Amino acid sequence: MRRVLLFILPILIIVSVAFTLFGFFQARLEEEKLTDDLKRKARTVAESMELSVKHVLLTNDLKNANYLAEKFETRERLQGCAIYDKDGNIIALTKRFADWKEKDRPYIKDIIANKIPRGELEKFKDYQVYSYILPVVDDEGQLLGMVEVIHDTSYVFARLTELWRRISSTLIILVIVIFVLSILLHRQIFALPIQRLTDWFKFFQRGETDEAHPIREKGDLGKLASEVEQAALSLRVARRTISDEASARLEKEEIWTESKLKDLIRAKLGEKALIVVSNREPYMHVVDEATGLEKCIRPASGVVTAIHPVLCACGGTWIAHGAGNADKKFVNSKDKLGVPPKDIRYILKRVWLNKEEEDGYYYGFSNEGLWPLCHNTHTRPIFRELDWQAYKKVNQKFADSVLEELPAKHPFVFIQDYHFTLLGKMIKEKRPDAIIALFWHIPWPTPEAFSICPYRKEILEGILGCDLIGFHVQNHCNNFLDTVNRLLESRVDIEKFSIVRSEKETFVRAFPISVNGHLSKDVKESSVKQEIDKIKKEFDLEGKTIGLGVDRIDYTKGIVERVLAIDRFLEKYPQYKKKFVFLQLAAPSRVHIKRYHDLMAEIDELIEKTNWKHSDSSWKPIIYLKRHFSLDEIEPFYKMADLCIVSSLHDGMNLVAKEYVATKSDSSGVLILSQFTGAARELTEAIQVNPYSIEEFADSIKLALQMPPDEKTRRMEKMRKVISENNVYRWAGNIITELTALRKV
Ligand code: ADQ
Repeated sequence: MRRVLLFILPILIIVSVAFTLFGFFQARLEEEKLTDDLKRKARTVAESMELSVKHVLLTNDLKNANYLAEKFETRERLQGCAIYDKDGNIIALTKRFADWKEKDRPYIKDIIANKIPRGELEKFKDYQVYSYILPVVDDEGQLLGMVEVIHDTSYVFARLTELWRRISSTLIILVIVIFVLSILLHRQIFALPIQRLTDWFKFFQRGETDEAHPIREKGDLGKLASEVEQAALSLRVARRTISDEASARLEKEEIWTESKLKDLIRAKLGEKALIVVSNREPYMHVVDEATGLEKCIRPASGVVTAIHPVLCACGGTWIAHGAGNADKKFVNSKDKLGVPPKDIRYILKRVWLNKEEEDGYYYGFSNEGLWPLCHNTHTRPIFRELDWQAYKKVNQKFADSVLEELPAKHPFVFIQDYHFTLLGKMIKEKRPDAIIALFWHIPWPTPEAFSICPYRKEILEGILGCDLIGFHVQNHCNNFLDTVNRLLESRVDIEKFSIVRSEKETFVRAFPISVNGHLSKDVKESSVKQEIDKIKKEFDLEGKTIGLGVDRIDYTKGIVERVLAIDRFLEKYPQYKKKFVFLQLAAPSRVHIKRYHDLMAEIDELIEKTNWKHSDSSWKPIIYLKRHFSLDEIEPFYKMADLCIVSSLHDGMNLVAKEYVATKSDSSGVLILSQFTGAARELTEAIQVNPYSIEEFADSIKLALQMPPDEKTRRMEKMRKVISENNVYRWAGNIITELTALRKV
């Protein structure tokens, strides 16, 4: 539209200026014509009165003089007449011009002296009038007096105003006609063909049409269309070739890498982009409270950690809640932006939620209801009807947003987590051809535990709208199948591990999530080394054994139990005092929920108490760094830690454990890992603990610190092998392979 305006505006300006100039000359001509007419009329009237006035002046007949002047009273418009004697005194005057006598008009003396008639424009009250004075002489040429005819000129201005009114309304109509015609012509000649070409390009490059381009004309537009067609064809051929090459490479490579995943995606998804939906966004724009400047951060979230490398590998679109307070500033008109900010690899589409929706759906139903329901940590789930309504509304909002993005045929949608249990069903209702997977990042509880949820039936039905449901471990798959079997009328097929309900089959599989191994890249070593030296200096860690905890502050992560275990360890083994320091990195999360708020206060107090109990002059056992850290900031902590503690009371997988192992490229360090994490099934070489058993936990810290270096290396190498083989690319690759196998055509 802006371009059309830029094109029309100069035309409109030229037309308006030309028309105004024309109007101006037209008005000037009209004004001259009317004024001449008026003057002529005044002169004619004065001359027609000359004889009568001469007679009146010769006979000094004042009565007749007044009669002559009064005759004007009945004339239309403001007209009048004055009769003067030879000295210039008024002897008769039309009544309505009574004040005319007071007017000072020096040129009357000139008329008396030269006996030459004269016409002048004069002001009278609020009017402009034209006065014409004719000297009256006797037969010898001696001045007898004068007759003056006065005419109102305001009708000249009324006529001119009317003329301008007509000129301007014609101009307005002309401008509107030119504007509308230009828009229609632009639409017909440019906009519609370009729109047709754009739609065609969109469908052609997605492989949804094989027809030739829709522009048949020859001119410039035709040439453009042909060029676009060539480009689209080349793109399609290139994609097919890449896809074939990718399939060939795929068969050769064994270890999963980013490029192997890319090959798989090209081979399996081809021209179809993957659409991922999650609550948490991978990049958040926030205003830094300290500086007041906007910055872009990666939220502390296991889901983000896992999905980001997958999207980097395959492109596509990630739809998530725009939760950052500066998020709206960085999106285009479709609420989208390319990310990562300096190396764009995929599209992030932000969905906006108002405060009520966020409270009910996110804080309320998801995190006070479903989160404690699925974690075995003895925190009571809270279900409120209002939260449930908000949860349903937000799921529908996300469903609408996903539907807007779906290509015409058989799209792939990959939903993340417990925030979107209803999304699969909602999308399927509108797009039954969509192939949908849901990955459940947290544990799935036993049927007994799940059945306390008042909305259990709707939730299970919503989830079964998906074609594939993934959990981290087999045990969660079993729990899910049991739950559906007990609570919903359906057929559970234990052989195929699937559920059939209303003739729709949903497959359930375990896909253990992992990390990308990116953290252990050697190129970063020198800068990381400098960072480590800086941290050691800042916290006086040189020569001490360093323990590390990295968590979102959540009651499921067992941070309280960890601090209690450190306290007990130092009580039992005081020889480690001043020699051991534990660094706890903790990102506050879900701070608006009371349970989390209370937990933060509890941890603050416990750490304070423990430090007070064991500290000695410059040494304290726990350094608590309560803030969000970027991935690059966490890396040196992982690298320098001799021991990492993951003590979750219940955890779907736990990526911190895997990140720690992936970062230890020198195979140093020991991992203490809760047996209640999904990661404990794979990382069997970690020292596994029951975090509820403080005594055993404290002893395991001692065991880790005393472990011979060879044993540490052996264990770490084994765990690194597990992670390099079962990395996040394998996780995504397996899910995409299963998902594409479900494609019906
Ligand atoms: P979380 O419980 O969020 O997610 P977890 O696996 O513990 O995930 O990973 C947390 C992530 O946040 C890690 O990548 C870690 O580096 C990062 N992080 C932790 N503390 C941080 C801090 N202070 N600053 C910045 N980043 C920090 C859920 C499930 C898990 C499951 C994941 C992935 O609860 O069981 O492993 O999803 O599926």
